[in-house]
Amino acid sequence: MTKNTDISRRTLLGATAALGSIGLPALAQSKTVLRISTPAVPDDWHAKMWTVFKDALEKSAPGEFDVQINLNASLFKQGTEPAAMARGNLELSSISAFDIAKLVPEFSIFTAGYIVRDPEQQQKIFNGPIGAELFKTVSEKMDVTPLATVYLGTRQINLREAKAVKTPADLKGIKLRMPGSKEWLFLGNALGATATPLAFGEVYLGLKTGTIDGQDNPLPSVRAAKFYEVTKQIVLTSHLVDGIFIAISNKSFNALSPAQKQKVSAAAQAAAAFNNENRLKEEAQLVEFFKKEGLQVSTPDLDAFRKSVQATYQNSEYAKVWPQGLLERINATR
Ligand code: KDO
Repeated sequence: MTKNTDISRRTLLGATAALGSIGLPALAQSKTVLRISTPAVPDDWHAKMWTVFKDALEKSAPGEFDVQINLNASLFKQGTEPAAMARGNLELSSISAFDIAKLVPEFSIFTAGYIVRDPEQQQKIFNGPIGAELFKTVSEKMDVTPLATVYLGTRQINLREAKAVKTPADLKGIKLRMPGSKEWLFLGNALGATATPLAFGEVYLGLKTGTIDGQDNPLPSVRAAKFYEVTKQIVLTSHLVDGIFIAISNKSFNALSPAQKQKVSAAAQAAAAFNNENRLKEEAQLVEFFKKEGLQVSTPDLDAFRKSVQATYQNSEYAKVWPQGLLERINATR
């Protein structure tokens, strides 16, 4: 027997003894698996925030959870996460107001353009009584519990070819990519464009090849997904102060102990805070970055956009199900 083999053998024996003494198989079994699925790209703050979530949980509940982060919609397709969570096939995701509005129609108020004023107001709305009431309904109707509100950014229009855009009329005929649901398409059409559904992961190629003329997303997402490489203009319509919600399947959440629930909620809050801080900071610097990259950055007639988009929503089926007084309560939140 060579010396090396001897060492390996001793190491193996030692390791086996150690495993036996701490009962690793039992420990491994008792870990609660938390699978996360998101369409976010790795370089985006709302992808990186999941590592903050994982680290926070490892610190507050060492060895209790096995957090598995799946980016780029590699586990579930964009928009299918809420149904997967309700079925218990997925533990966590970040879901949009548009996902929620499908099952909680009153939530469509947050899919409407020019309702929420700024990120600060957004946090106050969802961390205050309006959020508490609506999240209760979300949990009852969707079987998922929102844990934290993530500022995704303020959505802007990003065009493949530069164009003078002052009012919604100037977007006529523009094939504007939107995520694939009728609530998203309604927003794209309300902006004056011809909304075209496409998953986030296909947008870069769509812009490159010209199957779409533009897309709308917050500036940090335009940077992280590199859409600026295949577009020539950003029109600062600021049409939606967008939020996503870290949500957990009720099946998974209800299986946790009260202490674990508290730790998972706190980890989600820490993740959102990390995203929000970094995203806001980056968003404020990106106009300069895009200009340096050679893009035109223009500001349209915001009053014209606001009036037109707000009127389109007010006259739509969506506004009919907004609870009486909710818009006023949102406006009064400061
Ligand atoms: C998008 O597809 O445009 C969107 O911004 C919609 C959001 O709700 C969210 O799904 C986001 O993509 C992804 O997380 C990728 O950034």
